[in-house]
Amino acid sequence: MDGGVGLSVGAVARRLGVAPSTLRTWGRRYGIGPSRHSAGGHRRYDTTDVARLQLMNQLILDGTPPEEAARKALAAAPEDLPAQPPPQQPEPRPAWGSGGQRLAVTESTPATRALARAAMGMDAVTMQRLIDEALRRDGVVQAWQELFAPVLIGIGERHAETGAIVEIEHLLSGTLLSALAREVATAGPPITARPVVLACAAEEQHSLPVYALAASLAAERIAVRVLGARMPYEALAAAIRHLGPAAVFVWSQTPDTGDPAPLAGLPGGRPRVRLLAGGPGWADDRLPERVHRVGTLPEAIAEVHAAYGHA
Ligand code: B12
Repeated sequence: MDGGVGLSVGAVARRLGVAPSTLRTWGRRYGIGPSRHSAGGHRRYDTTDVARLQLMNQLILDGTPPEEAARKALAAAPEDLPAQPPPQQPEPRPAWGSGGQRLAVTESTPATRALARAAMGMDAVTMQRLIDEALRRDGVVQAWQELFAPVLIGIGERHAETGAIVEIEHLLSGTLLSALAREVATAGPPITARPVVLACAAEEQHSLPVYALAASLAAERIAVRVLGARMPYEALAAAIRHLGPAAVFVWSQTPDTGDPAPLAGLPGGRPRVRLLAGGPGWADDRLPERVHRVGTLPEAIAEVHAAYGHA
């Protein structure tokens, strides 16, 4: 790694087991990040950068608040940093695409390659077919985790590096959103009386994970009310008072929408409503105590089950 080109944000994220967006947030918020850029201006992490991030991640996993973990990791002497594996050649990343545009997907499988290729070619018919087949074959949770999310994350990384492919991002997210919304609309009649309310934080436009969770719950015949993108907190409070939900899920994708203070002002409900926060945007160190933080789609589903008192 040293003396070479350094690791990309995606490669470091894989090594640490965190999202690339988390690494970017840490860089912006706590000043811990790559110390160099490639010739093309992309962020590159050297051995010491990775070791500091690894220490920070370990401290967070041990319960240290992120800000303090970053401070300690930045102040640590080189000999106190975790040892790194010997230098490697940059990891080869498979790429697919057409017309000179190529997309690398972190978790490469024949299915992600096929969807990435169709997305990069703006081939809406094939995209729709692959999305529908995955939903039928694997169900929402597996299709989201193993196919849709990796391709979306690959598109996000490509966009972050080049500023391009916004048109691809819009077409793919639009196609996915309609497929997931259809899953919600066509699920059988719900078996729960109290619904789950799902919404994006105020001004948050990234609504796909909200639909992924809604479709997963609807498939289990759990009643859902999807309030979608950019939900003002007063309106969310009104919905909670109106519906008396068993759980409320709020998604923040970016730090701009991740101020958790308004969550504390949401009605507690009677019987009590379980409040779930998902997405990399939330300032974790300031989440109100009553909020249950969920890091993955299966975790969010498990928290909803807990809200209904299921084991
Ligand atoms: C699709 C997309 C859009 C679409 C959204 C359409 C829609 N209806 O949702 C559109 C085009 C609207 C959009 C707009 C913008 N976007 Co955008 N977008 C994305 C993209 C490609 C996917 C978003 C998504 O669904 N993510 C969810 C999953 C797939 O990704 P993830 O959060 O990283 O997943 C991790 C965890 O959250 C968890 N997880 C995954 N799925 C689930 C599900 C549940 C229920 C749970 C609990 C957890 C979980 O597991 C993953 C690994 O840890 C991301 C790339 C990315 N990595 O997210 C960029 C991305 C989020 N966007 C980005 C940006 C900058 C923007 C814009 C500001 C662009 C602009 N200049 O206008 C606007 C923001 C508008 C706003 N204020 O909200 C940046 C954010 C950078 C940052 N951290 O601040 C990203 C990361 C791309 C990048 N350039 O790096 N975007």
